[in-house]
Amino acid sequence: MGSRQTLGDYIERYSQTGPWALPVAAAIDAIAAASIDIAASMSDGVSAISGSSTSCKNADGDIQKDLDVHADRVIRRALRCVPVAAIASEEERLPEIRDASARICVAVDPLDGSSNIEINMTVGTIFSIVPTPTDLSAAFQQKGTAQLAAGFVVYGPQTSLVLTLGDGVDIFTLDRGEGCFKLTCRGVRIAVSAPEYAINASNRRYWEPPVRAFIDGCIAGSEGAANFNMRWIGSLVAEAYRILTRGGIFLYPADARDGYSEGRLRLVYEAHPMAFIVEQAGGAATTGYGRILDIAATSLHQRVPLIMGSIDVVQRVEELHNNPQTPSQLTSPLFAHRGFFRV
Ligand code: AFP
Repeated sequence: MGSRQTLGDYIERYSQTGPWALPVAAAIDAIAAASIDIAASMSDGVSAISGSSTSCKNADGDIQKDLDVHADRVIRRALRCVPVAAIASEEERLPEIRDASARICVAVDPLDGSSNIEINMTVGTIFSIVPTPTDLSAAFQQKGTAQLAAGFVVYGPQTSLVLTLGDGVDIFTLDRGEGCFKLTCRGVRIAVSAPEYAINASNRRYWEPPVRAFIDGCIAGSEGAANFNMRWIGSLVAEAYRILTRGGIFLYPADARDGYSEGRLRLVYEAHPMAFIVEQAGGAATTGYGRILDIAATSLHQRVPLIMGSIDVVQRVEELHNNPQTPSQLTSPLFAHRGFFRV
């Protein structure tokens, strides 16, 4: 990747642009360095921590993989040399308070998709950087629009870092030979519509009617002008990277299972950063009823329904949520021709 701009040069330039820019740049640099360490831990498939589980559970009751705990520790250690007021993580019940006078706070999902590790599938690290509020205890109760930066690292065939600083989305790919990330895609734009959806279809009987109507329409061929394709990887970062690359829609909606009334994904360190990135790339991110970035958390690990991707497709799903159709209307010829592709 020879002469490409490095992430280090990129954030060095950004760091001169304002009072928060310096600590934001330092945090991104630290997380990027941590991700190179995490990628190495994972690719060393024979190591003791590759796929094994601890006997512990995280704040949400998920069994912690050794790599979950390892990734969390590596990121916290990397952030030690960065002025951060507080760190929140999926792996710890409460935020870790550091330098209360620091300008930024960081929320991370150290290893998203970790149930995929033992099947050698893509996983990732997700992060969100917010300004430190006057009341530090409310650091992670801000709206998603407060974010200063957000990103995720995909540990796949390539290790790639997706980043927004609030002015578009850029992608960096790890140059293993040089041990640094290099800019490989500037100004990512999500296609306004694309016939590909991602949802865990095994939960159909638990979905609310609007979601069932949309997915059934995709399967029946009555949604949109093109035949839909389906993907489900079970790893949010991989689904997000695909949507950035070729459009489509991802849905983890609320459903009727115990504990899933607000879906599965967490607002602060999964949905907020993903929504920021998707919107900055020209897409949309909603609960079905409202914009993800307009929501402020009331508890650190709260869940939220997440529907994100190509703006025309997401708006179609919102239309179904906000203008519920009766079962007969859903199957009427009129409705069947109301696709969302611009023809
Ligand atoms: P894990 O981190 O427990 O593997 O969960 C991954 C995840 O939060 C998200 O990355 C996936 O999109 C989603 O869960 C998959 O959930 P299901 O296993 O219910 O399909």
